[in-house]
Amino acid sequence: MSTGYVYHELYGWHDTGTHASLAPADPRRGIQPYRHLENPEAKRRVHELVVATGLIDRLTRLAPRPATDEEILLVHTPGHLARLTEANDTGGDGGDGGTPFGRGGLDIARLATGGAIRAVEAVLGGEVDNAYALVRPPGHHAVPDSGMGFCMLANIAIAVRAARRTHDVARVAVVDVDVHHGNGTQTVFWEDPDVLALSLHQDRMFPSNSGFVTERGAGAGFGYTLNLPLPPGTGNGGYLEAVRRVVLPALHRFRPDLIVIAAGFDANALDPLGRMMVTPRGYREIARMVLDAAAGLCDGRVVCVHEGGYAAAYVPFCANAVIEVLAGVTEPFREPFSFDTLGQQELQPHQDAAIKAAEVLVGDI
Ligand code: 9RB
Ligand code: ZN
Repeated sequence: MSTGYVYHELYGWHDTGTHASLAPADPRRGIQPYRHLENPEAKRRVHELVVATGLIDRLTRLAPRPATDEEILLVHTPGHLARLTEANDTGGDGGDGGTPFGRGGLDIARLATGGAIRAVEAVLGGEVDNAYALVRPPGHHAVPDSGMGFCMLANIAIAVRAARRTHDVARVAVVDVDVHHGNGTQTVFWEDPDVLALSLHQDRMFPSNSGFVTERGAGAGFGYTLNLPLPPGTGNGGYLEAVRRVVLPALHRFRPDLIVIAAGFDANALDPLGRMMVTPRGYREIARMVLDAAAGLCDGRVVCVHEGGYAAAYVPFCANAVIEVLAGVTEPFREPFSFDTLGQQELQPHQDAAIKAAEVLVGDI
């Protein structure tokens, strides 16, 4: 078993500025400069935990390279790339007014996308069995003509399109477990029956107007977009039931050649941007279930690409648990928190109803 691992120090140099949480610092509005929620800490601490625990010694380090214009244009419009290129010398915004970046931000975004491309390439080329790309900035909200929600480039969508050009992959499943809706991935593959875009998320967290169970793709792609909006407060029980009843059956029907997990960790019990209760134990189980399914479906070809997750003290333990599963570590690292016993961690009736609404659509895949 070998597991690829992508990280680069420059991912921590992507500068989202002095926002207070999400609000641009502005003394006239009483907003004291602080730090943007999407700051380097959570992801840098994931990497440092992976190094500090020695897990790094069981991983195969993969070096990212910058994504080229040609690769970016597989998904994005020339206009979006031109606007990012123009703002690269000064810093600017990805396009929605909520995606700030500093000088050289596009260079770092290219390296994040290139990290996802490298991880996919390594798995499809047989260099490694599976891989984890710990990239920043994230990608799952970026749409073809704009960045959005901290995402400058659609890392996963670009990596999937690039892979389908260079490798013999007919079908790719993207399983998005970030607490926010994977609207960008959904938009890119809306009419594409060869890419299953499956998103589990907190109902209308962000974006506030997408991710409904009724959004199912169009044309030839109808049925190959599947959304499972979950109620706030969903914990390990609800998530594992959702994976068991929706994600796994969808994967078995779709029979992907590659599974990409949009590995966001903002459904964790401490996250400032999510209202869910998933713990490292839950993330470990989710990864275990998807990896076991992948073993039977696509020789275990799973690539995780990091997305959100903002509780800097907690995200490292969540991500570490997933990387351990990929690497086949049998004695898991003991995390210091204890949110497994929170009330209502087990499946609740209203969560069951939400799962049922998506479960009945799996048959159309
Ligand atoms: C906009 C703003 C956001 C943006 C992103 C998230 C979560 C992202 C994530 C939540 C709220 C602001 C469009 C502020 O973690 N994804 O996985 N709100 N964005 N101002 N404006 C104009
Ligand atoms: Zn998120």
